[in-house]
Parts: sequence; C-alpha cells; structure tokens
Amino acid sequence: MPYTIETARNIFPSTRSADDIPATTARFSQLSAEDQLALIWFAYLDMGQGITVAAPGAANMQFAELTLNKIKQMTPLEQSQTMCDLANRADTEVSRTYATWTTNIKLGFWNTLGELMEQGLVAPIPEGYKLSANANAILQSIKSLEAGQQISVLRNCVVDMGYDTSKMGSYQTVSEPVMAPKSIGDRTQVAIEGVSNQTVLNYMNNLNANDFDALVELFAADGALQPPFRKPLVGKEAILRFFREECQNLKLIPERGVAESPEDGFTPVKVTGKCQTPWFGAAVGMNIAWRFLLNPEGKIFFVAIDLLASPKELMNLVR
Ligand code: 45D
Repeated sequence: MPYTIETARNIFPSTRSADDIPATTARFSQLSAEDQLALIWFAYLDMGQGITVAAPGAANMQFAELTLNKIKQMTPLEQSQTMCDLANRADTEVSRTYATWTTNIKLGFWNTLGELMEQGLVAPIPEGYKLSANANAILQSIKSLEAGQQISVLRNCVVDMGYDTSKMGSYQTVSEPVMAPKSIGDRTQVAIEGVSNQTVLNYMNNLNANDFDALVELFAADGALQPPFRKPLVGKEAILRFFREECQNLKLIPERGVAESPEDGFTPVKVTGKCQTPWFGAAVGMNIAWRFLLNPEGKIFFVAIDLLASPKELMNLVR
C-alpha cells in the first residue's frame, strides 16, 4: 500500500496550523493553580466583551448538576479549594467525577461556575488578585490571538483539568445523549469551490446534520481522523465514538478546495473554510483546513482537521 496513517499525516505539508495554541497551553500548565484560575477568569472576561460567550443550552447540564449543587453548598474557602484541586489535578471526588465527563460537559460546568461566581454564589477570584509576571505574559499572548484561537486555548485548559484518567483504572465516560440526526428536509448542502468529490461533500453534510452513522460509513475500515493538535483516531469504532461524544451541533462551512490527481489510486483533497461551535455560534468562525486522503474505493483513509495559523491560510491550497 502506498500510504500508511503516518505518511498520510504529511499530505499538503505547507499547511500552517496555529502552533501558538499548544505552545500557550503548555506554558499555562506550568502556572500555579491560583494563577491558572485567575488567568482564565481574566481571559474569559476580556473575551466576553467582543463575542457572545457560551450560548445557554450548548451543554446538557443535568450531568454536572449534582457536583454543582455540592459546590454551591460549600463554604467559600472550600469552593476555592475545589477549583484549585481541579486545576492541580488533585485526587478528590470532584476531580475524579470531572475527569469522567466529555469536553462539552466540562465546558458547561465551568460556564455555570463562572455565572455563579459573577452572582456571588461561588467564591470569586479575589478582587485585586495580582497575576505573576509569567501568568500575565501568557494572558497577553492569549489576548493577542484571534477569537477562534482564544476559545481553543480556553477549551484546552478546561479539558486538561481534573484527575488523571490514566490513574483511575476502569471508569465510565459520562457523555450527553446523542440527538437524532436532522430530518432530511432540515438538512443543508455545502458547496465547495473547486471540489465536487461526493465523499467530501457527504462528510460535510452528514456532520452538519449530526448523522454520525452515515458519516462513519464514509471512512475505510482502517481509516483515521486526526482532530486539531491530536494524534489520529484509528478505525470506525473510535471515530464514531468521537463524533458522538465531541461533535454534536458543529457547523462546518467549507469554502474552497483542491483535489490532486490520484497516486496509486489514493486522492489527496484539501478544503479550507470555517467551523462554528454550538457555544459561540456565528460569533466565532474558526479557520479550518480539512486534509483528506481518499482510498481507491473513494472512502476516507485519512482526514486531518487543522486549526489554521491565520486567515491568510484559507487561500493556501498548494501541496
Ligand atoms: O478555571 O470536521 C472561569 C472536529 C474561571 C470533527 C472558567 C472538527 C475559572 C471533525 C471563567 C469560571 C471536532 C475535529 C474556568 C471538525 C476557570 C471536523 C471558565 C473541529 C475554566 C471541523 C471558563 C471542530 C469557560 C472544532 C467557561 C475545531 C470557558 C471545534 C469556556 C472547536 C470555553 C471548538 C468554551 C472549540 C470554549 C470550542 C466554551 C474550540 C469552546 C471552545
């Protein structure tokens, strides 16, 4: 076979992704828990001025409710400690529960805590809290990012909190129920300048319709999907699970692309465009590239989703 997953990862190597995001996340993780919480608080407040933050209803809050109620009943000191424990990845009951949640539930949990902090029902970041010089530098770099990159950094910070699941033995992931796919009449069809490949169009349309069963059938049995800044998920089972847990109600808005001539039957296709999350809707469009490699049967052998370094990259369709 001409390609392996490893070599497929290198198609369209001139694609520039937003490396500032993993770099900023790594710097953030070195800070003290207090600094981490305060920094996110300031970043979140700053962001709220430009964009509508966190659409209500983006997460199904019933799964975090028990934990939130527990926190509401704590003393302010215990509340602050609980939040520090989450940032420190300490071994506590709340940190263990948190670790079992999917990203969307984690985001919903913090979003609610943020509201409770604003309302004075949960201990706020102390007035006049002074960030360390390091934390302040990181906050400034986050502020200088474009909105789509800012929310990606925040998302990473939230994902990394809680106890380490690799130390937890067996546990059950807590995820929101999967909604029924959109009915045929409610579906939209994308158009991509320069790309008419039906597999690629179906990928976009099925993801926009939350039709994950149809979506996963577009993949080869040994196919892989590589989310931004992550390793590839290999095989239909892992990919379907990811779609169900992490991809409800995304909006993909591909704009343009290029299909190269097949090599040994494998066709590389690159598409660029926007992606919106249910949390911020149209207020934040992330600049995305999809790098597909289709096998001789027209199935997806590999697709990488990259968060692009800058809007300029939307026009970069060269090899
Ligand atoms: O610690 O084609 C406080 C795939 C202070 C699928 C706070 C995709 C204390 C295939 C403020 C309270 C998924 C790969 C914290 C495409 C504190 C595919 C709270 C791509 C934490 C295109 C902070 C999809 C809060 C993409 C509430 C790229 C922060 C999706 C909230 C990207 C942050 C989605 C939120 C992103 C961030 C969503 C809601 C980046 C949401 C980010």
